[in-house]
Order: sequence, then C-alpha cells, then structure tokens
Amino acid sequence: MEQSVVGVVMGSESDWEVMRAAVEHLQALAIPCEQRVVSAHRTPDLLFDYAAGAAPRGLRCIIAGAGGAAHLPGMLAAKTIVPVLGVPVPSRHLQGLDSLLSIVQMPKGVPVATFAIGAAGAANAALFAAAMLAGADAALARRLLDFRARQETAVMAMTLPETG
Ligand code: RP5
Repeated sequence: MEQSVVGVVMGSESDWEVMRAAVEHLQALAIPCEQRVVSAHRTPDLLFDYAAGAAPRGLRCIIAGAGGAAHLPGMLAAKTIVPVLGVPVPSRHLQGLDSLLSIVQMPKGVPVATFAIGAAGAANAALFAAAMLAGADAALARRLLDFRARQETAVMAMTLPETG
C-alpha cells in the first residue's frame, strides 16, 4: 500500500459520519491517506505517539476532527510541526459551536487551521490539503483543477422551477 501523506484522525468512531467526507475527498483525488480514532483525553499516549510519528512516516498534514473541545487538534499541533487542519464536529448539546470556538481560538504560537462545522468543513479540509500538496505535485494539481471544473459544470447545469 502507498505511504499515506495525509492522516485523518478523530476523537471517536461517532465522528466518522462527519469525517468520512474528508477521506472520501482525499480518495477521490488519489491522495494516499489513513484514518483512525485517536482520543486526546481517552488515549493521550496514542496521541503523543501519533504526533511523534507523523513527520517520520511521511505525513504532510493531519486533518483532526473533534467534538466539544480543541484538545485533539490542539495537542497534535503542539507535538508536531506537520500542519494540523481542525474540523469542528457537531456536538450533542451545542451543535458544534463549542468545537468551532475552541479550535479556532487556539492561543498564539501553535496554530490549527480551522474549518466549518461538520461535513462541509471535513470536505474543505481535504480540498485545502490537496491545494497545499498540489504545489509540489503537478499531477495532483491537474486532478484538483478537474474537480473544480466538474463542480463548475454541475452548478452551470442547475435549473430552478418556474413560478408564477
Ligand atoms: C470527542 O467527544 C469526540 O471527538 C466526539 O465528537 C465526542 C463524543 O464522543 P463519544 O462519546 O461519541 O465517543 O472526544
């Protein structure tokens, strides 16, 4: 199997329905990726191991989805200089506003790029990762431009119902 260049991690298997959008977009662009559950508060040692191994294993960025708190993307970013893209996962009581504000409000010095709440954010994190990687990968740049072109074609074909 090809070496992953993007790692997609999430705090729980309950995050998968949101985070699968990131994996699906990476796979559609033929970007080698991996996905796994890494919980900051329930498996802290695994988090440290994952962060320590990220650069040596060839990961170029990490997409981290978290519900309720920023500790997964935040602590990953604290333990590696591999860029971390944070996806706020909708939470049961505050619908992901808690996730968004905690991730986007990382204190100065250790950045986490923060995306929209939910599947749109997960998809955009993957597309952002693709754009970062495309600078050094002409074939990926072409695939990303093709994706944009197909998206444009689909919107141009949209019609609305007649009214009145
Ligand atoms: C966070 O707690 C996870 O990212 C998840 O969004 C949330 C709830 O986890 P579960 O109780 O569903 O395992 O760590």
